[in-house]
This record gives sequence, C-alpha cells and structure tokens, in this order.
Amino acid sequence: MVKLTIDGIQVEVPKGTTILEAARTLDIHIPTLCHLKGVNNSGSCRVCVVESGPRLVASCSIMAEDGMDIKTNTAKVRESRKTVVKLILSDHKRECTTCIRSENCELQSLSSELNIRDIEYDGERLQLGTDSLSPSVSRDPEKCILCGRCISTCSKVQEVHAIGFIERGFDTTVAPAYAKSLDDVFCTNCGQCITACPVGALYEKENIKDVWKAIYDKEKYVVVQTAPAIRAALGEEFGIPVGTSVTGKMVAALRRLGFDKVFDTDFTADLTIMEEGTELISRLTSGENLPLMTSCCPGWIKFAEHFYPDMLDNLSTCKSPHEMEGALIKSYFAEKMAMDPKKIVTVSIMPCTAKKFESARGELSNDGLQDVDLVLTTRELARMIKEAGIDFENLPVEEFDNPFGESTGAAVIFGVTGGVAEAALRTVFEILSGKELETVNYTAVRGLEGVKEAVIELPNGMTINSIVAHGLGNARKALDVVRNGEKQYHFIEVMACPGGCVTGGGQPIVDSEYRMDHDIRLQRASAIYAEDESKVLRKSHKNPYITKIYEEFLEAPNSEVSHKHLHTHYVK
Ligand code: HC1
Ligand code: SF4
Ligand code: SF4
Repeated sequence: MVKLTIDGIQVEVPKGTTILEAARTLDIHIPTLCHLKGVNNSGSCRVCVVESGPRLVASCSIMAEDGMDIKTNTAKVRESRKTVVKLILSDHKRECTTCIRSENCELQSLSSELNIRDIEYDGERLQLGTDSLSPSVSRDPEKCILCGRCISTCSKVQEVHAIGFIERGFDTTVAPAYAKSLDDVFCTNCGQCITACPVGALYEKENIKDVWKAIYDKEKYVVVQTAPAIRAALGEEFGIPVGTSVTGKMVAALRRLGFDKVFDTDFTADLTIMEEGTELISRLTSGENLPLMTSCCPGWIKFAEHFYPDMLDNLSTCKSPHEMEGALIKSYFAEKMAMDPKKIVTVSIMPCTAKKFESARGELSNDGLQDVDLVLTTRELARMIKEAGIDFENLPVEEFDNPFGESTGAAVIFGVTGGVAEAALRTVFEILSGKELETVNYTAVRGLEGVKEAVIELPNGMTINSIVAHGLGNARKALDVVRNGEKQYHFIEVMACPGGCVTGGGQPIVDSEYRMDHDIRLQRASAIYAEDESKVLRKSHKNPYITKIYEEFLEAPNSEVSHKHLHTHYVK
C-alpha cells in the first residue's frame, strides 16, 4: 500500500494505483480526455494534470507514491487544463449543433465543465476531407483530437492495426497508412474505434434516410427485425440505466415508426442453433472441417478472410441469424402473405456496424435479392425514435409479430460472448444424448476472460471441446493455438467485439468516466441473462415455431431447402 495526500486528505491505496484512481476513491473528480480504462492511458492530452510538488503531472498515467502531496484544484491546474482544451478546440471543426455526437461528446462536456467561453488561439485549421467509402465506418479527421483511443482499441484490443498516427507536427492525423480509406485496408468494420472515440471523428455510415424513404413508400412492405443485444442497451439512449432490458417498449416504438411487421432476430438465432448444431453433429461424425467455427459475426468473418484464409472451411456454412431471417421473410413469409418478395424491404436493427457491410455481401442473397436490405445500428434507431417525437419511456410493452416473434432463452444469449456456444451445447447435448439437460447454464463459457474453454462430457462417452473468444486480439490467440496444432477443438465461437454484441460498435456510446467505475459489458450481459432466465423455453429445439417452420417449409435441418435459404460459403 502507499500513503499520499490529495487536496489535503490522506489516502491509502494499493501500489500500482494511478493518482486519478486514488482521487476517485475520495470522490475527487479529475477530468480526462485521452484516457480510456484498460485501453489507453498514455497521458498524452494532459487534461488530467494535477500539481505534484512543483510539477504538473498527468494523473491518469502517473502512479501514486508514498508521501506525494497532490493538488487537483489550483489556479495553475485549472489554467493548464483550460489551455490544453482551448488548443484542441482551436483546431477542431466546431459544428456542435449538427454533430452526430452532440450531447454525447466528451470534448463538448469538458469545454462546458471548464467554463470555456472564448478560444484566443483560433487560427489555421487542418483541412481534410471525410472518408465515407466504408459501408460501416466513416471518419471526419477535422473532428479528431488525436487522443489515440481508437488506435489503441484497433491495435491493442482488436490487433487489427488498421489505423494509426500519420504525418508529423501540425499535420498529424489518425488514418490508415498512406491516408488510404478504411475501405481499402484490413479494417473489419467492427466499429470498436467508434465507441472508443470521445468526439464525432468516427461514426457509423448512416442509413436512416433510406429507412424513412422505404417506410413512406406506399409500394413497399417494410419489415424490421431486432438483434438480441438491442433490447439490452437501447434504453440507455433515453436515460434508462445501463443493464435494463427494454424489449416490449422497443417493439412498441418500431410499430409507431411505421414498420409493417416487427420481427425478432432471436427467432432465427434459435434456427441457427438447429442448423449449426446439426452441422456440428455431422462434422463430429465425419471428422471433417473440425473445429467448426461460428459464422454469425461479420467482423470476425472479415478478420478470418484477411488473417486466417487457410481456415475458412472451418467456418459454419450458416448465414448469420438476421440474414437467415431476411431470406425467410423474402421466401416463406412472402409466400404465406402471397406477396411479391421484390416489394419487401427487410431492415435489421443491429448493435453492429459490420452488419452494414455484411448485408451487402453477394454471398448473402437469393434469387437476385439481398436477404437484408438495410441495417441500422442501435444508435440510429434511437435517433429515429427521437426524430419521430416518440416518448420512449412511457411506451406500453408490446409483443413481436409472428411467425418470427417467438424465441427461447438460448436465442437471447447470442448477444453476449459465450452465448452461441452455450445455446448450441444446450441443444447438441440433448440431441446427442437423448436425455433432458439438467443444468441449463454453462457457466464455463460465460464471463469476460478473453479465451474460455469448456469440455462437455456426453452420456455416451463422447466429449466436445469448445473454445470461446471475444475481441479479435483474443481470437488471434485462440486461432494460433488451433493453427499450430497445439490443441484439438471441436467447436469455436468467436465474436469480434469484446463482450460480444452487447458492446458492439453500433451500441450506445458510454463516456469514459462512467466506464472507469462500471463494466458495461457485464451490466448489459446481466440484462441478457435475466431475459434468458425469465423465459419458459430455454433451448432452441423446444421453440414451437421452429418445429412449425421445418414442417411447413424447411423440411429438416441442413436439408436442401435449408441450404438454399440459410447457408452460404465464404471462399479465399
Ligand atoms: Fe449479434 Fe447475431 S447475436 S451476431 O452478435 O448471431 O449484431 O445481438 O443479431 O445475426 O441473433 C449482432 C447481436 C445478432 C445475428 C443473432
Ligand atoms: Fe479497427 Fe474495427 Fe475500427 Fe476497423 S472498425 S479501424 S478494425 S477498430
Ligand atoms: Fe458485430 Fe457482434 Fe461481431 Fe461485434 S461481435 S462485429 S457487434 S456481430
């Protein structure tokens, strides 16, 4: 332990605690900007300076030491912080009223907190165009404040290294090498850089106008579906605490926006388990293309295409659940409604920016029609709800439409790391053993450890070795073990985003100060697990609408009809 004084108060903290963290134990607030807990602690922006004896030090990166006498609120400290923020603002495209991050911008709130009213250093600004070629992530370098939070996320957490600092001095900017577009480099479209960015320099490619246009087009029948993770986070955009599930209100809001049907991606998550579970069983039997790797995360698929092309045959041939649902809406549902599928517009609300890229892929179409036409992030949906003047908090609770509205607890946990593996194991165990599973919760694949292993012993003596990785840096670790033949696995789940889709790149952006004391991955996951526990049915093969769709249309898992609509193949 070390003992120090902060603003005249004695405090004792464990060795290795930063001055910033020590101050927080005393409820002393020190502003930060480049700091992002667990990701970026370079101390480069110098907003968090405090006085330590005669020196000003960056409290986010300097460790507390015995005998330190820290002052966080002197004239010198305040002036220094103000100067730093004014210099940043002097080279910042200040269009706060129209900025996508207005009211959720750490620079805007910092400037207000520090009572900045004039910027005496106003002068030349770096003039750089926006990069909006990527189908998922757009960049506006004129709003970038060079904090490096996105770079650390992309290089240290995701280990993709798609972006970095380029040029020198006044010309320094954050971009892919040689100032290429994000669309021209190995970016996986995961959008984790967006949720790390404190300002409006990185944001999703917006598709809101396209969705409004479809809704108002009388010739179109617009069907929406929502991913498992949306319900666990959408409320945050309306001031509802992190970790609150808002499923029924979300459905009500979508109806009021004018969608013709409101379906749940959870239904096809159950269907994915039937298809992928059957695929796993047949690979276990034949011994071919093992381990089976999940294929529902488009960020992960693109990562595998770039960095592990030799392992693409290990991917499940299942389309991701929302793509399956899109395909079924334009076939099974269109047939039921006696409707021309060309008139149907399928919209997916996803916690994910990579889903925008995915929906345009040629591999995810049927008879010349894309399975999913438009993808909106959770944030874009919230903007539409606000734009429409809907009072979200006071909405009634409504139910999804059928035939794609019923789901089991196994489907909802897809939204969190380990969920796909857990859902698959619940079903595969029962099918292979012919026995009722007593303990439904597979805790070995839950939680935030980067790479999780679970060995499932079946009553017939068979064993399934599974591994779960979340965050692409962890995926690299898991895949290298497999590639080098160090260990044999049967099943691998990978989700590109740390924590899984609950903390996807399209989810509400939570500021760095809140994230110092709360792990939003765990908070949102708890909403997902609570929803699973609350369901009567918690195993995908028990969903009666799944049985029905096989009887009426798909015949059997992995049948020819299933393959036509629900499966695809990614090639090198
Ligand atoms: Fe996901 Fe999935 S769980 S990929 O993480 O398999 O986006 O939520 O919709 O499709 O179901 C995302 C979430 C989502 C798909 C499902
Ligand atoms: Fe890196 Fe993901 Fe951002 Fe692409 S979207 S630059 S891979 S963090
Ligand atoms: Fe998208 Fe989920 Fe994959 Fe993240 S983990 S890229 S949110 S599908």
